[in-house]
Amino acid sequence: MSFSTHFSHAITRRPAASITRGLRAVDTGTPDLARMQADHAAYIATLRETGATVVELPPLDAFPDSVFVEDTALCLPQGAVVMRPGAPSRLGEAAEMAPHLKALYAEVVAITGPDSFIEGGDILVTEREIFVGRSARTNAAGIAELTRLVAPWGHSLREVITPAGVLHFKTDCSLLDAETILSTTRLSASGCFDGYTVIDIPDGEEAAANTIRFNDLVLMPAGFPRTRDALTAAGFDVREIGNSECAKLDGGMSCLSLRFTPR
Ligand code: CIR
Repeated sequence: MSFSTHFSHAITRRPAASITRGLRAVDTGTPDLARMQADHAAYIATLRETGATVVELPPLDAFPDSVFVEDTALCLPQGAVVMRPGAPSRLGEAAEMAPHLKALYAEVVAITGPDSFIEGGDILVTEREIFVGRSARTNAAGIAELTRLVAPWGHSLREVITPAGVLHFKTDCSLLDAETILSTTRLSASGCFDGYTVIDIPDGEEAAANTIRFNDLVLMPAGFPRTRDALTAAGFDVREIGNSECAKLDGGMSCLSLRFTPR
């Protein structure tokens, strides 16, 4: 079973009322909490449909972006690494996540360097390597520290560049199976996925690039029919989840969970 696509567990956190103050690159309107809660519930139900155990953490009003749990940790089969988010308002979210990881993992380590910044959204784990995109949130010191932490677990990192103006590396790509990556053409044009099978996002549907392969399903944001049809034609079992409110905060399918199988 592929450790990069098949998982026994996920951790999620319910959106807080403070989500209306969440970070965003461009203001396209205030997120509607009730609608986000309904979409979040559908997301969790879909993860559970695969048989996984889904931990639902309570809202954290002090951290408006805390629904986006992916940025707080990197979960690997051998252990978890607590991140150091590069957004100052999100730094404290990592410490809030650590005890929940310690409850499930024997080994939990952390990025601690005062100059090290790294967010989970910039990390794409495939069966053979770990891509880390340098971005406005993830810097060289953070990547160097992560490289040292995961080396004893047998993992090597490959540093890549998150396209300018894109929040996270995974805003623009997703792993679909051990050999297949869904990517925007602005990202795949860099050649970073040479050696993989790449499914290109149709022009104009770039916001559909952030999906997740979770056990036998692919969860994607609703409203991108050409991407949905391309994934279905490629043989994936696709579920569309409403993402209109998270999208106002530059968030998507991967941001909403940590996915892992603890040893
Ligand atoms: C932020 O700017 O940090 C949040 N509004 C969105 C985080 C999305 N997370 C992700 O892509 N992993």
